[in-house]
Amino acid sequence: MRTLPTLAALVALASFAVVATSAQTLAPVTAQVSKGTVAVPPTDPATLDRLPPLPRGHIVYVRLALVDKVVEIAPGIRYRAWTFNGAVPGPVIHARVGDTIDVTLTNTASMGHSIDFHAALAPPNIAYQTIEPGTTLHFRWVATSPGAFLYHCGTPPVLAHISNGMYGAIVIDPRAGWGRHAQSFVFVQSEFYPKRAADSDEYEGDLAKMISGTAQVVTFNGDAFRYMTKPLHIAVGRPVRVFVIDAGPSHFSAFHVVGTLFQRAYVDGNPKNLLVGLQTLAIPPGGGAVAEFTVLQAGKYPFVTHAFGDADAGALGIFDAK
Ligand SMILES: [Cu+2]
Repeated sequence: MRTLPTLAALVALASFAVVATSAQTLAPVTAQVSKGTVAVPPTDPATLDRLPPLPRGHIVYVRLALVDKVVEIAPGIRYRAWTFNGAVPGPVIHARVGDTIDVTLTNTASMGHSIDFHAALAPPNIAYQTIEPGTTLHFRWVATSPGAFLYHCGTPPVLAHISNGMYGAIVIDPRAGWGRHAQSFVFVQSEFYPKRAADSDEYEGDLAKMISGTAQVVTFNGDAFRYMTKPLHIAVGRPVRVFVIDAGPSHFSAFHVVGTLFQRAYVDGNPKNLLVGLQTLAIPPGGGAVAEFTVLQAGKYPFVTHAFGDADAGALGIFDAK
């Protein structure tokens, strides 16, 4: 009797073929470190929930400055953050499958940092190396897989570098786009472990709290309850697409929109990872998802992490549907 390959084996073979084909066509990633820094404009925190327009060409130039900056992470909590471009999270990056991502990382901060793109195929010791203050790193990589991905500083202790604000979202569109037209929003969930600095009324990261995971502040896009005070407007009957990334460093997101269901969701933002009819999306630290929903009636629809200790610590906002 002939032995037929199992479905799982066929799927595994097919997946391998896809990766192998992409990998064979990719040039090796090389990186150059040079002395000196380059000027990079700061990121406006008001842009962090929006998907920026796709660049015209197929090389996406990403300029990121490593900057020490005091930012407000909750009302009255001014936090000594380590940032990309002076914002927490760093800027939203938007590209499509097949694009080359040309990265310039310039260190104007007071210590060594790095960048790790979860969307990239690259040797970490080359592309994600730590660069010292006063130096600049350049490398390129090619986007092979669509999705909602995290980027972050990977310099040890990574727990501290992420806790202190070094992360952001990179959205890679499928070649054919996302399908139906929708209002789009980007949310990066993350948690903070502040303690009062000894020398001022500012706050800084508390490593002991980071290790134990006892976060005082949890946010969407770096500022607790920011979308409670400034709700996001959506339109009744019009699809909404959310790109949600969980930067952690340690807490999972249980992303949920009260009063609706996700008609569809893609694990890690890849349309082939389709889920339907979801109440709550499980997103691990270092993971992402795309979810789509449509509300049928005007009203106020809270969005939360359904891990309510974290919602009460600030990961709570409002969609105002009209
Ligand atoms: Cu860092």
